[in-house]
Amino acid sequence: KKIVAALAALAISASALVAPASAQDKKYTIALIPGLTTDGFYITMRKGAQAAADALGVNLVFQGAPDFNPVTQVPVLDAVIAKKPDAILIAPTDKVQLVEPLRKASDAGIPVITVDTFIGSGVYQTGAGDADFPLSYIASDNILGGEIAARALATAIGDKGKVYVSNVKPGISTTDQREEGFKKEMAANHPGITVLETQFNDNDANKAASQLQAVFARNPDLVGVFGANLFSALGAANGVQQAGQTGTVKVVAFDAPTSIVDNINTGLVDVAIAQHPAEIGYFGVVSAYAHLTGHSIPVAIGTGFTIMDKSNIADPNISKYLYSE
Ligand code: T6T
Repeated sequence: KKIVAALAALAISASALVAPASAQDKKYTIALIPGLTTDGFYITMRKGAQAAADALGVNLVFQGAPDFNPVTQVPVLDAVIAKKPDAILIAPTDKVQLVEPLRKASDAGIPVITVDTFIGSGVYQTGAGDADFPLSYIASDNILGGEIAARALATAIGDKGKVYVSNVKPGISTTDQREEGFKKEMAANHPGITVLETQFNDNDANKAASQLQAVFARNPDLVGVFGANLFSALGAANGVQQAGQTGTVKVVAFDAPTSIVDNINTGLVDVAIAQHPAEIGYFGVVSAYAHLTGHSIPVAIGTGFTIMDKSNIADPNISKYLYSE
């Protein structure tokens, strides 16, 4: 009898040690909606997200639009919401236009975390404003990134002359902040530099290239350009090359597609500021999982940069931050 009782007690205590079957067996589905699907930045983010999903036994769904545009992103978001994932990670393509579409997810009980870009002010869970409902914002510090770009360009041009920002379009939190940081740093610390009017290219590298040539035609004393994201930077660099101004008009690039290596080595691009998109994706999935399993999560997570130039681009500890394709 005693043995039976002892065995029964053991069985009870052993079963108390393991989590209830339902919680343990639950396989969560987390959706990642990028700004656009055909961009090395988001392709790399997806890899980081997948690594975390594999480690945690989560099902990751990657669904996005082929261009960076709320008009094409919102239908993708609606389709994802209809499938009722356990959480949504999204890079909203507009600070304002994604607020109501994302509120639908939140109202349906689907936790929302924004990655790379934000909605509203980007400060969440404060009870202020109408766009503070996402649980967390995981991204680079884009104002700082703009300041770094300004300092790099200032150094490249000997702290004087005319430059401009090649940017995507107003309303995107990341690229707005990069331009803001760039202009703030130039105004505060580089009085010899004139920042010309920003050129918006709609994330079209060809447009960015023709804009470079048009700005150069109007300002033959142009000495530099800051490409505020991957397509703006590649386009501006192509424009410089087509204008025969390699090395004369300096280029500082945000983002680091693999093609940037050649551009750095030939002197077409002076500095590239690589973000860490895999880190953003990894911590996106980890944060969503932590929330789903009852843990509190930080309302913001800042990820890093790696500054690439001719002196370090061959170093594997640097080149590992180049984006995948
Ligand atoms: O620069 C990244 C991203 O951070 C930005 O929000 C949109 O453009 C990229 O995806 C690069 O193309």
